[in-house]
Amino acid sequence: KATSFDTIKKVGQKYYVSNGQKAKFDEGLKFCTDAGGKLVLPRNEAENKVLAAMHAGLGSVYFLLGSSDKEHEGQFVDLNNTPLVFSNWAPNEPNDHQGKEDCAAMQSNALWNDVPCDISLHVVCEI
Ligand code: GN1
Ligand code: CA
Ligand code: CA
Repeated sequence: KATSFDTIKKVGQKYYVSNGQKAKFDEGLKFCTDAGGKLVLPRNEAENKVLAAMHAGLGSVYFLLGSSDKEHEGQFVDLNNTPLVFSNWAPNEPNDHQGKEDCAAMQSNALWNDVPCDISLHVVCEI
């Protein structure tokens, strides 16, 4: 199945792509995998900046990031279950607000926050 993307940014050897769609974490994972990529996760400051810049075009507040602490509360890992090396958490985040925030998201100011995994946020895939 072919998926078309209307927002594409090149970052190093990768592309960050989006079609402006929103989804819950598990749906976002599947969407990106089905499209032949994976849910985005910036690995350094440069990638983080490029991803944040995609907010302008989408006009959104949050992007899903490919990281969660579902397995071990407080330990955010990537999609291969490897603890994060780079992160860009906002002050006082991640805070597991109300004991139900296990998914990472990026705010429009490029800072990260943990949010409930069942809210729908914009999806960006890296391909
Ligand atoms: C937000 O909306 P509120 O204040 O209950 C945020 C949390 C943050 C918190 C910081 C869904 O919670 O993740 O930790 O602000 N929730 C959402 O004060 O964005
Ligand atoms: Ca958590
Ligand atoms: Ca939070």
